[in-house]
Amino acid sequence: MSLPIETWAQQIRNGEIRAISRAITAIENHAPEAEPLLKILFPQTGAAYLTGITGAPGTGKSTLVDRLAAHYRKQEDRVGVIAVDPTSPYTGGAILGDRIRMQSHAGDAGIFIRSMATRGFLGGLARATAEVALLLDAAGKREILIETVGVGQDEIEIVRLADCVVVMLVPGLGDDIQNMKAGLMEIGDIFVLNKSDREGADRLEEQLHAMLSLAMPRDGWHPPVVRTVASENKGVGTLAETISKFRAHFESSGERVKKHTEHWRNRLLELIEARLLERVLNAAGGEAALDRLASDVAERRKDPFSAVSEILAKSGLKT
Ligand SMILES: Nc1nc2c(ncn2[C@@H]2O[C@H](COP(=O)(O)OP(=O)(O)OP(=O)(O)O)[C@@H](O)[C@H]2O)c(=O)[nH]1
Ligand SMILES: [Mg+2]
Repeated sequence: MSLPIETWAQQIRNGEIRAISRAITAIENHAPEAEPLLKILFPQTGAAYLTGITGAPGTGKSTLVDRLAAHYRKQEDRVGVIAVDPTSPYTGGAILGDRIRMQSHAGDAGIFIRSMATRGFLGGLARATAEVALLLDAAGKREILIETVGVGQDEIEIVRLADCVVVMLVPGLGDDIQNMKAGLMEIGDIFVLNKSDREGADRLEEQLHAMLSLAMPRDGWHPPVVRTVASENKGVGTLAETISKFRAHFESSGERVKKHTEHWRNRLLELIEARLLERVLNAAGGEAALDRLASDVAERRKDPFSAVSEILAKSGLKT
């Protein structure tokens, strides 16, 4: 049943949905075939543009992503959507929540939607999301939209993968901008004021402008505010234009290459860490040996430094 990896990779390049889904599952599970697959596909990546959409729960992220995806599809761009859903305790829940809302695209092979839950991931959610984005890139998706709730450090890390970060706000949500996560305000390249059909939109926009006027522009870019009513498809075209302006700015300032280099620097460190750890632990007798040593240290039979030296010595590394 197992397909030669080159055939699988070719199916992914052709954009075959089942092959892509299987690969995502392999990435999520940290399965041994994920790495060789991404290795083969890597030369075909680098052309996609990643847009991260983040904001408090219920701000209308999925609705907006859905509309934006439809907008890009009209221009014949192939679209990938990764919805990271932290509220679901397990994968099944995540698939339900967002799949149902985004079903308007069911049957359009040019758009691929996948939900991922945040719990139970091996090796970190940010890693998995980054790898899924790479995969969709190799599968020919030119616009990749990543939806994530802007709550914790994890989500901020995920959204930082994106070339452009869109932060969504809505009026009447405990309203004061001061309540916004400071981290979220800092990472926004574009601010979307959604549900602008609601009361309080003007006040929120004023507050937002006041706050943004205090911030230093990054490489000459002043984060603009775009008003939308996602549920009525209003402002979506303007948002797409603003994203594309940001893209042009970001590329000409050389900032994009810088950001990608920084991203890969971190990824390389993670990969080195993971491989070294695996090698060292295996040589030292695996988790069982680690447990034994941990209990030795806890019960003061050994100091932690000698324990580490012992482990490293077994893998041939001197300390
Ligand atoms: N009035 C109004 N309602 C909207 C607008 N955009 C979205 N909604 C509604 O807001 C609710 C939440 O929208 P979602 O798109 O699911 O929000 P979300 O941010 O993806 O939510 P989570 O993923 O659960 O954090 C839905 O009932 C939408 O129909 C808008 O512009 N105006
Ligand atoms: Mg959502």
